[in-house]
Amino acid sequence: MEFPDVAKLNSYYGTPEKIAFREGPGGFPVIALANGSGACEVSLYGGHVLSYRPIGHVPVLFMSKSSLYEVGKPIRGGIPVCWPWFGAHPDNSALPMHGFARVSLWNLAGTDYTPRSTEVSLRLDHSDETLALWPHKFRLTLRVTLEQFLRVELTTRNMDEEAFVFSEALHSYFMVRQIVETTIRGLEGAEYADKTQANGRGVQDGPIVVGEEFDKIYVDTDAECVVEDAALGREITVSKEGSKSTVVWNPWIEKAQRMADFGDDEYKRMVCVETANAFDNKVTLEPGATHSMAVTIRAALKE
Ligand code: TA6
Repeated sequence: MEFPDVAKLNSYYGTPEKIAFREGPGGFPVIALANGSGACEVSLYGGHVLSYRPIGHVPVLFMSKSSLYEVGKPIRGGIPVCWPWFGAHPDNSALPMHGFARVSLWNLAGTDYTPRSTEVSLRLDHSDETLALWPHKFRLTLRVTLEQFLRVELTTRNMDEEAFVFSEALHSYFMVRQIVETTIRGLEGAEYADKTQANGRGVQDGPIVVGEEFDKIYVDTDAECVVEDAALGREITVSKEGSKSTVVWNPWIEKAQRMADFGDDEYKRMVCVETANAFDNKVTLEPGATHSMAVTIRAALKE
């Protein structure tokens, strides 16, 4: 995998105090966005939002201190792009978990800024490599907008002659001070498939407080979620567009110990609230059509 020259990217697109390119861990080219509201960074490898920090806040997104930065491996934290399938490939478990977008090198499609907003767009097109994994022609665009919130939009265009079906997630990892003092609201009454119970179905009874391995895909919901981090005194609001599924995940103790790219005690400081279209909510896209899914993340300190 050959990375573009960050010095050249800076000469073409760099804008003082707004847009800069650097070589990140693993040599991955990273785009740093900044403005009066905060800062975020996006890796061209994976089309992966690595960090988001509003002014006056500790980081909003969790990144494992044990994350790998190796071609072919996913980055553990931030907002992985799961596409064109969520979870294991339905027919061939040898294919990459959560699809190939998060282990592909994306191209820079453009940058933009206004006094209030700084934005970057990345693009992933079908190639011989992707067609070998998934026999459909596509264009995937990721648009990351930094304002007084962080908005991440994933747009799929069907560039083929036949319709195709895909599933997807913006697999957001949120940093919390203490998971057992964190409450996730918004999914009360939503139906879910529980991956810890062989995808057994249930209905969410009340707000979520994680106290064991937690891995539920909530379906047919467009609900806004709030991660209430009582220990830190912060609320993270996760609102979405074009998404009918929300996934909530914490590996807890045993799974954390089994994950080589995740610290044994890091489960205490994170929770995933993922903006998705998965399970019952897969998307069928006709030739030439597009489908967009977006998440908007806002952090607010509680008085
Ligand atoms: O979104 C939850 C989940 O599907 C969990 O089952 C767990 O596998 C997690 O994603 C992380 O998957 P990864 O392939 O990144 O280790």
